[in-house]
Amino acid sequence: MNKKQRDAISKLLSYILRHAPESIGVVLDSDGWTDVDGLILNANQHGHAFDRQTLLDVVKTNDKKRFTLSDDGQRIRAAQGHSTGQVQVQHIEKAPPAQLYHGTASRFMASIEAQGLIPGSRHHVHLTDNPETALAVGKRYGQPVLLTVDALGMRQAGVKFYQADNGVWLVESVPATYLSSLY
Ligand code: HQG
Repeated sequence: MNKKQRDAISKLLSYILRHAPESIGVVLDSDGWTDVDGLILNANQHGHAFDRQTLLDVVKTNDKKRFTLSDDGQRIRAAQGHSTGQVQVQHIEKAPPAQLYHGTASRFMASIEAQGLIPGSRHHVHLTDNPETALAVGKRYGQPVLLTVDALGMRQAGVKFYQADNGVWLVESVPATYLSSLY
């Protein structure tokens, strides 16, 4: 299987496990997990032909570790990024580094300066400890802007931070006072 085929399955899995499990008749538990065999069966029945080995390959080689397998390998979930109401993942609360980053597009900046960062359709605002990653995320939406987040200040103000299975930092929102724009 080549990278293009793996990327297509990764996109499909993201769609199913984060946003629309009902699109192939799959049910997620409140922590986002579903049975691997059931997922494959339902995907196959909906015209997406792949087997268990292919799915394991996609999980293993995924650039952002988007999917997590349970320790026994029987269940799978998206590490973060959910919008489906079926799921409310109990992410691990953790103290973040003093500074985190968020990449966005210049066209969103007026609104972000007014409102701070809000989750949009997802359940959290996504932050990273890696400025390059943030910049790449911002580029998806247009002219990128790299924002730094005063995570230490937020923590000291009592805000809870969570870390997803794949290391992405999650927070409910970021008030504009904790943001500064690098360029
Ligand atoms: C912006 C990727 C206007 C926000 C990445 C972003 C991430 C506002 C967009 C994950 C705003 C939401 C998530 C406000 C925030 N006014 N715009 N007040 N507050 N925004 O895609 O963070 O490849 O839902 O800056 O690695 O871009 O999918 O969030 O531009 O972890 O695995 O609203 O997606 O991972 O967009 O990306 P998104 P995101 P994957």
